[in-house]
Amino acid sequence: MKPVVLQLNPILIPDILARLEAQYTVYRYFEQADKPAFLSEHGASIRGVVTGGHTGITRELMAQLPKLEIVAINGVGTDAVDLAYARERGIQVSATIGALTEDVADLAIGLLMAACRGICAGDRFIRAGHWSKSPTPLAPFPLARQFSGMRIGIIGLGRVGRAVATRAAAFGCPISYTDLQAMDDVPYTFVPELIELAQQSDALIVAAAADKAAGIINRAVLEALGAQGYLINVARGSLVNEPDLLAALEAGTIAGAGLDVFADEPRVPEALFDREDVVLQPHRASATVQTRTRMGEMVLASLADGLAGKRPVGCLTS
Ligand code: 8YV
Repeated sequence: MKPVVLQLNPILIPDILARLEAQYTVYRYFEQADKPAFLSEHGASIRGVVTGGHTGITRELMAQLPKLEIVAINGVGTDAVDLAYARERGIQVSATIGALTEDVADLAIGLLMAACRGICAGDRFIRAGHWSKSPTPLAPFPLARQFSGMRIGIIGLGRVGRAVATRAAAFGCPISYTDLQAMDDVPYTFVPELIELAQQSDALIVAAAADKAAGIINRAVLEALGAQGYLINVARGSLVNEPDLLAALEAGTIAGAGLDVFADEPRVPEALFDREDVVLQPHRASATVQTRTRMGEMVLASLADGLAGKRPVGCLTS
């Protein structure tokens, strides 16, 4: 009999999905209309879970899966999994560490460029027919903020933060960062206090793990970033105090933002919808065919290892 796996998130690479379904009996939890009934019928048979970084798995759900051996996260965020509880139960939890670094860093730079150069606003300007109607071809559209040479402040110099730094440095941007401690293997400036980093930066790029840092980007940090400053978030929405961000945009306390993640996805504050100074993405920094294929391969390998009693690559619990 094939081992039973519970899938908590869609998998968008057909080949990965086909291989998952060939090797396991797969139940799609997100398609179950009556979840309690499903769990009482199948919960005791489930040995593996595949989930997304943002979705994770609640302690309550794990508690209803008594035979659970492995949670394979199709992502790198661990903030939505109770790792201590998983350890207590001897459940292995793995993540696709290293697989999505380049894509997330690419999107961070893309969002910053799009925000400060008004790329999406320019696109909308043409599509709305405004350019062809304006008597002087460029006069009605405001000048943009130069990207090259911007002082970049990175919050969290992990894999993604470092990949952002490499890219921004290639554009002549001086790089500073904050993290729990200074790192001696990078040429960037360590700034221990987030407020100081904000004061010294033209753009803050949030690339930190969200486990213990909810709401660190608040009103005071946004004020320190200032009226010429941009905020980019490719980590987790919970790191930013969203009402403070909305108020700062509204008041012109900062110049703009580029956001791939939100506090309550997929609900995005409607106050952002009409703002030309904000660029929005539906949490898709790792969503390329190449990266999702690599992530899917790692998930399949983790499941196979975990169910064979081996320690999966990218294991976070042992
Ligand atoms: C993914 C993420 O979009 O890695 C993470 O933690 O949030 C994202 O990169 C998500 O895990 C897709 O399943």
